[in-house]
Amino acid sequence: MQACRVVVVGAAQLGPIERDDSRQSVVERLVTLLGEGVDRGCDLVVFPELALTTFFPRWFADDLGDVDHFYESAMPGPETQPLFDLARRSGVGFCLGYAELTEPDGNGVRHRYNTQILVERDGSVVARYRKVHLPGHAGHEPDRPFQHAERHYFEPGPDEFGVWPAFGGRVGMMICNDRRWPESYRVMGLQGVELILCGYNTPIHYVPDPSQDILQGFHNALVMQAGAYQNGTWVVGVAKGGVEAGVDSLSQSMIVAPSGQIVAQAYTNADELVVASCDLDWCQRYTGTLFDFDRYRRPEMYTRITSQRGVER
Ligand code: CDT
Repeated sequence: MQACRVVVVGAAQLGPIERDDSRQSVVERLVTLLGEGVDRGCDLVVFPELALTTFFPRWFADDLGDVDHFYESAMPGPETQPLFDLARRSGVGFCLGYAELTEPDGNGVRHRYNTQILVERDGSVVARYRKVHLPGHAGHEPDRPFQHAERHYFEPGPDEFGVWPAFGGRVGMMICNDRRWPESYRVMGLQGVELILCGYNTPIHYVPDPSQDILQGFHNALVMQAGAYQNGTWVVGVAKGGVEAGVDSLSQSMIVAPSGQIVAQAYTNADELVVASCDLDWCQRYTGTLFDFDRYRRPEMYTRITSQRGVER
């Protein structure tokens, strides 16, 4: 008989990080949360999107070269090394979102991505994911109360959603806006994902349509609960929330079971570790029954999904 595959996961929600907060002070907060994860028996601690800095796409810098200090050009680097050291010493893994500035490619170009890595309990990087769905805008929109210029600061991730063997199961990653798109979950579902890790920074005020502001918490839960249930997978959503540089962002980090039920949720807008025991074998109750893809899916009926981008009327 297969051993029970329970992964104890900590969703390490962060409160605000201000523009001038040093990398060292932020990493100290992460180390504190990772240490709490160790004390509470976690196998894996999940940090938010862009967990090392303020959410800098809310400002517009014409020259990207002026904002290199928001990006990591090495991972681990000298400032993030303590996280890796604690992981290795304590046997706890982590997932970390950050802004990545690559080494020059063959054409001498350095690329900028909104990136998340998965680090195993021995401190080794087992996977890297670069955000596929970049929301917001590319040009400066001075009439907005704040910018959401992710399409200026980052290139879209060049790789398909992946799933990796890790933590005794099959682990996938996505970042913030990816969680609103059913395709993100399904591409991982088709690779047998059992645990999806997702960091987010979600401003409560949605500038293009403020009627959605009051629904931010509802939509956050809606998409992650639906994605978990429809693909029979655990989903861990982790916020950087609270009022950061005057912009209020959603907290409500949560751990969702393959049933679609929220089994743990943050109750503050600050640094907070939310822990749940995730039984990866529970996925099979859904992927082996109602959502037995091999038995019930009709991919020949879904060809528009990959052949067409926008709406055709
Ligand atoms: N960081 C991120 O992807 N945030 C988006 C905000 C969308 S509004 C431009 C989100 O989907 O939560």
